[in-house]
Amino acid sequence: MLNIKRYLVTAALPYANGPLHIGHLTGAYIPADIYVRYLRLCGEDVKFVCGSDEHGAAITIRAKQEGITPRQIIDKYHEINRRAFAQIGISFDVYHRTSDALHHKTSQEVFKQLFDRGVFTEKETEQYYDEEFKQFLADRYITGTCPRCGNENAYGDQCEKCGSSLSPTDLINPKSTLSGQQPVLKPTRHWYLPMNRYEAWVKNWIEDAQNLEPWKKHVLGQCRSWVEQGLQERAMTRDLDWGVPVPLPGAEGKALYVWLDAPIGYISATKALLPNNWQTYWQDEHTKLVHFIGKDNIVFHCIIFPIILHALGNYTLPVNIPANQFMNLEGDKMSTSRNYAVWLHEYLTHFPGKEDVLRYVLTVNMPEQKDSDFSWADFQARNNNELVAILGNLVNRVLVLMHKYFNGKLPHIPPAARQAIQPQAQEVFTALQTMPKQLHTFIHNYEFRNALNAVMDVARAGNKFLTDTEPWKLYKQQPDETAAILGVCLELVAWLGVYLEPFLPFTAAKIAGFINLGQQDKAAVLQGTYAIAEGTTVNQPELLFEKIDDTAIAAQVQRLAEAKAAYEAAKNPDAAATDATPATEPLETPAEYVAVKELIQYDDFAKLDLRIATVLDAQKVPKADKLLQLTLDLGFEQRTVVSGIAMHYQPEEVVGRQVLLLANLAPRKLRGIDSHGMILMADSRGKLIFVAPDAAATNGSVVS
Ligand code: B3M
Ligand code: ZN
Repeated sequence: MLNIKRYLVTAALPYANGPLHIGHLTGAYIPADIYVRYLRLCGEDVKFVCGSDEHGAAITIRAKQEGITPRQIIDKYHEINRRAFAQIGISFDVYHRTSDALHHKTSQEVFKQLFDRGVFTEKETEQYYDEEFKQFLADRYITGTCPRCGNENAYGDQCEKCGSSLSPTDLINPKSTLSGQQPVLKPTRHWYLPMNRYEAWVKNWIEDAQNLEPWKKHVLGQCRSWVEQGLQERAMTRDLDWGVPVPLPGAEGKALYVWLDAPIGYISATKALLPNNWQTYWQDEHTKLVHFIGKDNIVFHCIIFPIILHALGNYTLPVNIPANQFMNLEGDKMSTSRNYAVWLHEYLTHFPGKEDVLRYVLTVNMPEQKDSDFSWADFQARNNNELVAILGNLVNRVLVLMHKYFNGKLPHIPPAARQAIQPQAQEVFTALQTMPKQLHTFIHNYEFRNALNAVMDVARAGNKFLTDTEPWKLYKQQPDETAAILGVCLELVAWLGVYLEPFLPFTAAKIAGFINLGQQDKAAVLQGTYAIAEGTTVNQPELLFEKIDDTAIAAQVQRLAEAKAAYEAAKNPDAAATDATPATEPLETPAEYVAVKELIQYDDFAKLDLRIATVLDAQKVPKADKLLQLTLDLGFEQRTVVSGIAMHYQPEEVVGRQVLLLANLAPRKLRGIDSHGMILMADSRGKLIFVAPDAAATNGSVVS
């Protein structure tokens, strides 16, 4: 692979079973986006593909938890994630989904091709079966005690406590997550990928790949250790009714294993993007394929998928798989099941307009070689001390001085004035000359932290130059030198407007706009030939970044503490109430009051998901006296709720109010309208009155 003509870049397909958090972003999506944006900047032919992973137990289990169908789950989270990615500026060329017919067809074709080539072995084995639910129990449908560490909640495919990879029959005291019962063993037939047969090939391929481009140490280390342990055959099908049906006669009720179909999703996404030209990106030796993933996906991308591509025969293999390690949060592991994370959609509502601040912090702390940590204090410090104080301050000072002294238009600079400032300007020019080469090397080594720092060093050089030359002291006596200094600064700002684009695309666009940098100017910057022209006008600056104060940070820290406490309380409901006298009978209620219902346990209450929402729109429901159709803003989404309050409130009295919403009530159709939840009202002797927060609360706030 000496002659690269094009790039195909993939980022792991996130499961559409929940929202994205910053660990996902810094793990795969931000690095992939920086890489792709940089390649585009250099004029390379590059396609960036991704999409939702919509199959597997991750989806069906979540659907069961929420009491809705898998289809509803994937539709909901596909949309939430697609939108959140777009808002944070992840510039996919296509964001596809594995429930799409094109993907089903593509992955069935791949399966069929492998089958026809005799790649699979077919075997009948005994697998666990839930007699009550009449279902085989794949992977996460089965829990039990880990034989290695004794964790009682290990899954059928993995123990999350000790990290061991397991099969369901390894578990001690296996239990079905569907019925809670002990499952029975029953024979079933499946198709296996005999990875052992490909062991020698994989081993050579991995070692040879290092000559093209060395892989990260931890990636290579994991791969070698897998191969050394000896590769086992692995079932490529499951007994499941959710997934891509196995395209063989007599295989009813069987679906492709999600880790077979998901990576094929990269191919289907490319087909969706380039229906007539996708082969060029998958079947041409001059394409450089790079997979960006988190470290938990290494074996699938470095061993299993390459074996499949190799077995297909005419496919391009990845050149690199620059997996990242994990990011912790305030020193603790991020966890979706414990709700301990910074959720992207929440960040976007709490910090509107600060997309680049998050991109910046997730880049400078990226877990490239080892696990890293995100803390809100660091987030604040990076924003205030780096983005505001270094980058924002530089751009702002230059533009303000341009307006103050020259009405925003760069005057003629006599050669003598240029000469006079040359010694001090030299450092700036050197920084501008060396940065692009460094940047290129860092990006192609997947060292994105260093890459961003190299660009920030240009801003640092600019600040130093201003501090050294002090044009504000010079202007009265030496207006020509002042103009020459600002000219140098404007050139530097132009470079920032171009080279920051892969990292901080929103900021780069603003900077380019401030100084009216056109396409030709950008091209000149990239060629290293840009020189600011006399007469160039610059616009009034707006602040690129603003300080983030302690209150905003404290609120986020508090949210995390609450999430932890809520998880602990739900896990151990009795602990919180140990000194309360356990009451068994509800108290007597006087006759004019509605009797208090029978006692429930905290667990029952914890099932209710109560949220604050704002009414965006209210309409009378035709031919229904009592009903209003409301559109609610929950911060992370908008939804429709039909509420029986039309006799008590007019639509216009309701719009703009904050209300309390039971957000996880199963949807109901009322007069043909799907209602997603219920607004809680006080029934005050027959008059319905809203229950609202005491002060404006963020939409989507949890009430508990
Ligand atoms: N959805 C697993 C994950 O989200 C999986 C990645 C698929 S990449 C082809 O970790
Ligand atoms: Zn274990």
